[in-house]
Amino acid sequence: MRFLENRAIDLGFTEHYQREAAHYQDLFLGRVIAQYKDLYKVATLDNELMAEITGKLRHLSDALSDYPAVGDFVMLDRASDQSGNAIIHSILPRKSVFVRKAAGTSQEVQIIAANIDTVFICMSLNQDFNLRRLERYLAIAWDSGAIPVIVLTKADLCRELPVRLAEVEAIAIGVDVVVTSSITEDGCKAILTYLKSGQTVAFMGSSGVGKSTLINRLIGADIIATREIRKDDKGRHTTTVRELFVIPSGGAVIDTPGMRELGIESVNLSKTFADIDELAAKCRFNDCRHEREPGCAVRQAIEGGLIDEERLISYKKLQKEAKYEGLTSRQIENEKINDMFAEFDGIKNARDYIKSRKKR
Ligand SMILES: Nc1nc2c(ncn2[C@@H]2O[C@H](COP(=O)(O)OP(=O)(O)OP(=O)(O)O)[C@@H](O)[C@H]2O)c(=O)[nH]1
Ligand SMILES: [Mg+2]
Repeated sequence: MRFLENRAIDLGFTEHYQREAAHYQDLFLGRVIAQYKDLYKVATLDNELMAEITGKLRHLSDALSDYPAVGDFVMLDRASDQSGNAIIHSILPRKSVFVRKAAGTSQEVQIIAANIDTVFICMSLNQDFNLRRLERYLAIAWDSGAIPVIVLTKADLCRELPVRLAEVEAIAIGVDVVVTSSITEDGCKAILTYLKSGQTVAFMGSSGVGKSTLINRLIGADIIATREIRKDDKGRHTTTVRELFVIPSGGAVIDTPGMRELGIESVNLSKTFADIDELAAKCRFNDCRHEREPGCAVRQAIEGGLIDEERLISYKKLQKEAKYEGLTSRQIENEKINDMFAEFDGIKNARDYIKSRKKR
């Protein structure tokens, strides 16, 4: 019984979800631990089984995000798959969800992981090191409803750790930063504090940063495939499916495939760029674009070396991306033109202005 209790807690079958599940007669609570196209591996209290969704759920599902994803709590028609795949009848409401724009679409979002408490944004201390990409991950992580933690991996390869750490801490507003190495003995200690029984942590980051290696260390066995990175420090996309694992010391983790691109989907950027927003509130003009405007507090901070110009550029780029999200190419075109003529308040005024100049 003790084992079942621990397993239930580690899988996240908290009282909240057990109460939710009690509303469904003759159905069994499960958690999606892996996804293979239309098939799902689901963990129940005392079993793991393969499952698929009902025709009705498929019929009701308009968007990708309506389908079960790794981390989802679902209601199944059976507790074992001895007599064939189980059927998923419902997905219980999600407490958090990490999404990104689905590749090749302008509208759809893809769920990377559901019901997570913490997002480990993994970045390795080699050529993969990229502060702008970190800002993008932070923006999406804050929006997911989970707590972001920055995990700098491969510390054993880095000769200027204090410099790198200072650069990351300068942009990690209100976010913990931990340093790990899967090579050294206590290299993983720092992340254990975030892995508590009943909590779920999702590992995100580019291919090759060492996500699967870290998880193998936490599990205490090489159960997940890992592969050497290329000469340019880029990964070889070894992990191809998202999978949830229970950690012997308590808690659950989700390993994810390295992300090639990370399109953002109308995220709220204010948490990630709180330092710039705070300064912008002090600008003389409240519609200051932080370019040549007099009394611009952001410009002053950049000239004073308090914030990096690159960070402002990155903020503006992400703002634009979030603004253009879901627009047709024609609409994006119009937006871009309006942006170009923003100081004239739109192209029509600009044309009138040019005409009036010509008349002089
Ligand atoms: N030097 C060093 N190498 C590491 C460390 N962690 C992982 N590696 C190596 O980095 C390579 C990639 O590791 P993976 O764990 O496969 O990386 P991943 O993030 O899971 O990559 P994808 O599955 O492709 O997304 C492997 O050869 C690991 O042995 C570390 O802390 N230090
Ligand atoms: Mg991997």
